[in-house]
Amino acid sequence: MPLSQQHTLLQELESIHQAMDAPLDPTTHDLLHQAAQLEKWPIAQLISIFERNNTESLIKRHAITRYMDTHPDLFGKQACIFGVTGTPGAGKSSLIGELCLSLLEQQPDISIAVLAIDPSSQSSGGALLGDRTRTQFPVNNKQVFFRSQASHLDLGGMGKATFHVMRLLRKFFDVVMIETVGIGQSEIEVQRLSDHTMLVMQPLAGDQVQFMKAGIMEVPDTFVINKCDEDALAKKSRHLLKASLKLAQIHLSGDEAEQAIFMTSATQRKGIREVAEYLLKVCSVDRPDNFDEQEVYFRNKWIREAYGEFGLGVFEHFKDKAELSRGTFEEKELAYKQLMANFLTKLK
Ligand SMILES: Nc1nc2c(ncn2[C@@H]2O[C@H](COP(=O)(O)OP(=O)(O)OP(=O)(O)O)[C@@H](O)[C@H]2O)c(=O)[nH]1
Ligand SMILES: [Mg+2]
Repeated sequence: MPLSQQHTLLQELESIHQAMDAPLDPTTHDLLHQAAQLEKWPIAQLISIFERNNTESLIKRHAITRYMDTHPDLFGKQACIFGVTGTPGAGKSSLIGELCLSLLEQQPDISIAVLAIDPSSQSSGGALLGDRTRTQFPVNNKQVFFRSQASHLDLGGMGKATFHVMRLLRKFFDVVMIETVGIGQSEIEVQRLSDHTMLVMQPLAGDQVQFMKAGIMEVPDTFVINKCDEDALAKKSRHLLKASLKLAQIHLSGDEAEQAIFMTSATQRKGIREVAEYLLKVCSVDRPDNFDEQEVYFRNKWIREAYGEFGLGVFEHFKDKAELSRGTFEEKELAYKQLMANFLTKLK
C-alpha cells in the first residue's frame, strides 16, 4: 500500500477511535434493557450487530460491551456453555429441543439460548430455528431462544461471528448451547467456546471406530448415542463405544466414565432426563472463566486471517504494549490495526 494510503488509513482508524468514546445511543440502550428481560426481538437485533463485520458494528459492539460491563446488576450472568457436535443427522437438534424441555421441567426459572451453526444456510442468517428442532415450545416462552447462524459468515464453520455472539448471549442466559456439525475445524472451535462439549452419535457402526482412531475429534466431555430407540440397541451401542474408546486409547476413568456416556432417543424421549440432570450438575459446579483464553484464540485467528503469519509475528513483537491488552475486544482490535498501520508506514 502506498504511503499516502497508509496515512489515510491511520486517519480513518483515529476517527474510529474517537467515535468509540461516544456513549451508547438511546435505541441500542433500549434494546439492551429489553434484551435483559429476554425479549426475543431485541436479542435478535443485538445478535445481528454482533455478527456484522463492519466499522459501524465494531463501534456499537464496543459501546454495548462497555455498557454491559458497567451494569453487572442487569448483565451479570455468565452462562454455562455447552457445545453440541456430531455427525450430520445424528439428532443434535432434536436432542437439544428435548433437553431444553427437560431442563425447564427440572429448573422452571432457567433461561436457555440455542445457537445453531447452519452449514446449509445461504441466507444472511437470522432465521429462528425453533421449527427445525421439531420440538414444540409454548409460544411466547421467553426462557428459550433459538437462533441459527449461517456458517459462511466465517470460513471453517465458526469463528469470529460465533465468538462475538457468544460474548453477548452468555450475559443474558443461564445456559447457551451451540450446535455444530462435527466436521473439520468447527468441532475444535466449539470446544474453545464451550465449558462442556457433547458428541452426539448414531448407534455405532464399525466405521465409527476408525473415526475415533484417526483422532479427528478431540475428546469431548460427554458422549451421547442418540437414536437408541430400543433398549437392546442402547446396550449394544454402549458396549461398542466403550470398546472403540479403548481401541483408540481414550481413557475415561472411574465414575466419570460411567457418567460421560449417555444413550438417548430424542423421538421416544428416552434418557433425556439423565442428560439434562447431568448438564445441570455441570452448571452448578464452579467453572473457570476461560473467556480470556477464548479471546486470545479468536484474536490470533483474526490477526492471521487479516495479516497472515507476518501479522502474528508483528503482534508477538509488540505484545507488551498496554493498549493491546486493555479494554474491550474492539479496542484491542483497533489498537492492533493502528499499530500495524504505523509499523508499515515506518517500514517504508
Ligand atoms: N429413530 C430416531 N430418529 C431420530 C432420533 N432423533 C432424531 N431423529 C431423526 O433424525 C433426523 C435428523 O434429526 P436432527 O435432529 O435434525 O439431526 P441433526 O443432527 O440436528 O441434523 P443436522 O443439523 O442436519 O446435522 C430427523 O428425521 C429426526 O426425526 C431418535 O432418537 N430416534
Ligand atoms: Mg441440526
